[in-house]
Amino acid sequence: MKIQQSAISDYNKKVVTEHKENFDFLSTKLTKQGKDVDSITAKLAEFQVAIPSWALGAGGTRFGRFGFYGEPSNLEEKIDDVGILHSLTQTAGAVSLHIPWDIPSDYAAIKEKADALNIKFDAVNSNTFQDQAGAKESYKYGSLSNVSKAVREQAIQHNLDVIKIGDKLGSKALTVWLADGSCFPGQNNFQTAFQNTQDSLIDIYKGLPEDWKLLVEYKPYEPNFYSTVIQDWGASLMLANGCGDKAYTLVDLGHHLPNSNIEQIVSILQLKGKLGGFHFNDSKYGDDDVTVGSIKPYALFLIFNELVYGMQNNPQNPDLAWMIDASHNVKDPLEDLIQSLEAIQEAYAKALLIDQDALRTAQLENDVVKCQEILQGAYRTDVRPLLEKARVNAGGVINPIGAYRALGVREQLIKERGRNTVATGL
Ligand SMILES: [Mn+2]
Repeated sequence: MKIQQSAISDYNKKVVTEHKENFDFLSTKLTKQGKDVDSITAKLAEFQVAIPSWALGAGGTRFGRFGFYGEPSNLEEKIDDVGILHSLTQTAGAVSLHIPWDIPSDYAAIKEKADALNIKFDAVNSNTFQDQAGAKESYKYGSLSNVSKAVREQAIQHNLDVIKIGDKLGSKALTVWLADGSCFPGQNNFQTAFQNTQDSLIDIYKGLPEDWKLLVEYKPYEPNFYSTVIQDWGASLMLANGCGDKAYTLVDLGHHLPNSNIEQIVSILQLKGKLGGFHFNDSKYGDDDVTVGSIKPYALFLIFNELVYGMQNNPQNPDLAWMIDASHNVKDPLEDLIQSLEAIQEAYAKALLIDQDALRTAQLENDVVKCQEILQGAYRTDVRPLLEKARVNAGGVINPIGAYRALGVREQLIKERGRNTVATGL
């Protein structure tokens, strides 16, 4: 299914009057405050977030999976779904593939399909957290950190194969997330596991094309519950530094212990030029992978404040690979992704409203109350009309969830694909 431009403009016609009233009101107010509304909407339109190929079907949990009707059952259909998201939101112009769940059978055809929908291939993700059918070695006791050289070599080779697949599609980064660690004290030697991981990552790093990045993701626990080899940003940064200039830390919002100051982590990594990628989701307890902004939207805003500061002040840090890393069981996956994209754009727009000069002055004067007023003044602004404007300018819809439902997208997908299709993934 492909959404026609005429369907988008027909839908927009129905809601444009209300949008215009809201936008004019906000635009007048912001202009009086000295904000450049056109430049903010242009920045919003530029901001593209990759959709992970595993989030287009219903997510699984450790206890079961409840399917969603009309799921994409192959990579072609997954790209179609990203195309639907992108034509509505104009924000989802990239897909991040997971290998081996989404190995293309025909590279030229997949590239052509993605090109036609304006979808780029962002970072590719390797998988050494599951045993693959026919694999000689098992990852039960770790992959890149395993005490067995044969297992490590198999895991290294898998990552090199993933780079080759990504290279054929135009990807420019490999994301490595390891499940490696231990469930019980004494199970492994921390130093040996870390050193093995470093050596394995260096072998993978040597296989990177010149213009590629290696993104090292961290996570404090789960699936291993006593220790993980790359538990936090410090471990990730050490490993990235041990590899070289093209290796970076990747921050995933859900991969922190409760109440971690993620905005501070993001800020310091950018100062050091070592923040390479960012995975969006939200959580209350751990790696809950729920919809971005559904639980802690203010925390997301504070993170975006640092990201915006970094993008404006840290030329030593490269452009980031942005991706949604969420997948849940109870919503239509496409509606869930639309909500996530909206929450990301909203936090970004609010961060763009922060008066950085005034904040700096207040900080220099140690005016703590003023600092908070500046941040919260931006946060309390209802920026949704700016998002609508950015989408309309780019050819998208004013209200993506409204349009998705009004156009009967899911009903159409069920008609085309049937009710019992299952997407690859967890
Ligand atoms: Mn992640």
